Amino acid sequence: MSRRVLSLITALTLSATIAPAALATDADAETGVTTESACAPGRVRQDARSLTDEQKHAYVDAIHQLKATTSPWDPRYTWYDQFVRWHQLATVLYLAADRAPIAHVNPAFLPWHRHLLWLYESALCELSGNPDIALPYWDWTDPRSTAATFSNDLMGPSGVREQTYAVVEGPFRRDVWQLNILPFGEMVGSRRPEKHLVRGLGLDTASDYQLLLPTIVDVEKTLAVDVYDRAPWNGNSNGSFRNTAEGFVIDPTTGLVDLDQMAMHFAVHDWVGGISYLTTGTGELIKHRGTMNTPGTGLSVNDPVFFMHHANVDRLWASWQVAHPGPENYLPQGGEARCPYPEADDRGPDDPKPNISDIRHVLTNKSLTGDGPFPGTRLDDQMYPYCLSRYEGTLVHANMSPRGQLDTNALGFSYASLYEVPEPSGGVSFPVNATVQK
Ligand SMILES: [Cu+2]
Repeated sequence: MSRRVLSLITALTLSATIAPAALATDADAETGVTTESACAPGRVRQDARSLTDEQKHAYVDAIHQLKATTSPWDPRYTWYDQFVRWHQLATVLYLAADRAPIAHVNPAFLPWHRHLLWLYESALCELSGNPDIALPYWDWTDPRSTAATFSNDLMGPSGVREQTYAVVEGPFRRDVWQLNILPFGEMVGSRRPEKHLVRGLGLDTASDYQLLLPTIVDVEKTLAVDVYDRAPWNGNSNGSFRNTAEGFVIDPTTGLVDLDQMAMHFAVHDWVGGISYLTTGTGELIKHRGTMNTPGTGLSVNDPVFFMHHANVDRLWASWQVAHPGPENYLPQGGEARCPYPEADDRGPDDPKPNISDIRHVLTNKSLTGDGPFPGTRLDDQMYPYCLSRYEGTLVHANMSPRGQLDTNALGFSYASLYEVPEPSGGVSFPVNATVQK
């Protein structure tokens, strides 16, 4: 029985609402690319383990500022929570409504998240007044990077077993970091989560497979997949760099996705959040998942380590792009300049309330086997919710097609180092995942 589905998936207001960053976005006529981020162009995103103490403090302080400031885009949310909300909308709405995958399980997975990170980075620079902030990345293949990421001067440690894995130390401990955007109703296979961070690094007592971080071998096998994506443009895409990096494992006997395993990007979400059994007050045994491992809710963004994880996912893509540059290597090609979904979706923190009680049914029948390409995922499509007209003329609207996200230098950043793309070995081996087992 497959229990594993997608991990895909108040505020103290210290200052008045701040005007959206760089309202004038000078789009380059030729590429459509704008570099009007509040961060300095030419910035270099560094490995967590290479940051100076000063850089760590600046990064952590800026995140707290973001959490204490009202979103310039919507007064109902803090600026930090705005990012949680966008990701939640992009994840939950398609599960609830009759629409296609938006931010996950489709070719736009990588450009959609690159844009989210770019907006987040710009917000940190703007709010802190420090244009030199660049997102640090957590290279999960390197134990030194993992140690630096979960140190007390960056993201803080794992949760404490005696307190059901609440994070009680570090800059995002329970008494200073509150989760405001919570799931609609019950989470799948879990209980309604706490309003603080829950982490069980590598904790897998209730998992169907061993939770391990991807290794450099996994990374190399992923980079060896030399086609960006292919039909049916979803979780079943076999021989797709995007699908492999996202972390779906194709069962070689059926040629279809094996929902009992997760690798790469998804496995990292699972590893950070962890999963264990918890006995409730009534003596019921339930599964308890950490914040980063909250299937189908889109709420992993509540843990700030989300951004350091996704910076490394983005770095993986940037590494692949060295060998496969330019728009011709993004698939599918084509697209149309219109926003695929309407304005009215964001009706507030508690609405809509999709019924996701049988998420596996939904995934099986729609997102994983429904044939793409879906709206908002082709090279020149507009990505939701960035394309909503309320964001016109702002950074959110900038570069909102996959094409606009392809050139990191044009977007103003690069990575201190990239993974090396291995020589083609004549044939791609699947499943990619060398380390994660059932
Ligand atoms: Cu995501």
